[in-house]
Amino acid sequence: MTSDSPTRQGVPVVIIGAGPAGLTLGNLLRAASVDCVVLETESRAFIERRPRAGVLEEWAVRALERHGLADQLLKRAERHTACEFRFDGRRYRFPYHELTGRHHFVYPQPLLVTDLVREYADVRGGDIRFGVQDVRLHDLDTDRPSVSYTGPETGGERRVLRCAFVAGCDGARGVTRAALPPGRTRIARHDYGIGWLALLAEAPPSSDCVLFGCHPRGFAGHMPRSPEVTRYYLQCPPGDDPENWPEDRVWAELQSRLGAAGAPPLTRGPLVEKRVLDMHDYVVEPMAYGRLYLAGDAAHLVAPIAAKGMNLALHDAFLLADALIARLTEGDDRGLDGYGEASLRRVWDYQEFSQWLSEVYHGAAAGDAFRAGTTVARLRRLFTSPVAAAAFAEQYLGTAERY
Ligand code: RFL
Repeated sequence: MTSDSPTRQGVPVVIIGAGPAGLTLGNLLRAASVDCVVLETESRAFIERRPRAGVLEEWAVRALERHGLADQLLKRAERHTACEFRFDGRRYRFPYHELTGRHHFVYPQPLLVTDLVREYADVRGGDIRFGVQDVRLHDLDTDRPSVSYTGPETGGERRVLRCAFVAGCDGARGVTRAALPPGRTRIARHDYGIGWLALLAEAPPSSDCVLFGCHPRGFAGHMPRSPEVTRYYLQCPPGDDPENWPEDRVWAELQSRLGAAGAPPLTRGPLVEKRVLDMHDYVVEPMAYGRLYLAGDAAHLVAPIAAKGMNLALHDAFLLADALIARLTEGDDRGLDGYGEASLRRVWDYQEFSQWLSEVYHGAAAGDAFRAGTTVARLRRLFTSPVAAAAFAEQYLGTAERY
């Protein structure tokens, strides 16, 4: 066989990308006896170790649980009940569990991905192909689309998968978003003009909760990930070189921005990840073209300001799975027709909250006395107005009843 006569196989759904969105979708389709193939550019070992998110909202965990996907998570995740703001040299604890009865689950993304791959491939017998290359989408505006790729198991030949639907779950740097024709799609973008130095320290957390340091020198964040690992963030100029941040400078800056009366010093440890994120958001509308449906970061990126991205990826996977199952098993198109709109209500709400929170984090360091003043007013309001506190808790925890 030559590359001009590719192997052709058929399957109802091809899922591109094995992140939280693609793997959750794959698991839900398998559970409903809808066949699918997941294509992933990286190796299994790589995706099971790639460090990223850690905070999961309770509704997302309950939804995973309902689908039998949260056994390990429920055993191993930590429950967080509060966060703490530090500003003006003082500590302000925000006890959201006391206010709402709800909490956050802290479970590192690589552990969730490991659980989802195991369940999909090893337990439910799902087809997943790692290390694929040069993924291309074809005939999306017909009822016989296909996806082609090369990879370790194709012997250099281009393999074609015919399908009924393509799910674009390949994250912010994938190929599926580029398959949307420019004239039919709007990509709304927002650039914060701010960088974050994202750090992973092999050090136990320095507090039992997430800490936000809102400091005139810039924002600093402390996010416990496990008893041995802590994520830290430091605001820096966008495009800054991580090499400008040797360990001593990192720890001195973290200590100064997170320092507060009565707070114990930070527990130091080796930094195993150090990269600069340029903080930006985007939203693709509509999230579909022909037989292609985007989900997760492929469709909308939300800067990690409010720890929302993985939660939105899971939300899309639940919506898209229901919609595809209804279409493929009952011929019911309503879920697919309303998919983008249903997803984007939550997406835009989380984007707005992230912008609001960004000003709280970064306003004090804007070099503008007026913004510094309004930032402190926002912070004080959280600790003096029960109504403001309730609104913040609802958005921080993603607990609004309806979107
Ligand atoms: P992912 O996880 O990026 O997965 C996409 C997968 O697609 C693969 N891929 C391809 N596969 C086939 N063909 C191609 N052409 C492909 N191109 C790419 C990739 O290898 C990958 O395996 O997207 P998904 O599933 O949409 O999930 C999104 C989340 O990963 C993301 O939103 C979160 O990590 C964001 N985020 C956080 N979200 C939270 O909800 N809570 C948090 O605490 C949180 N912290 C964070 C974060 C993101 C961070 N970074 C790195 C930007 C902290 C950080 C530092």
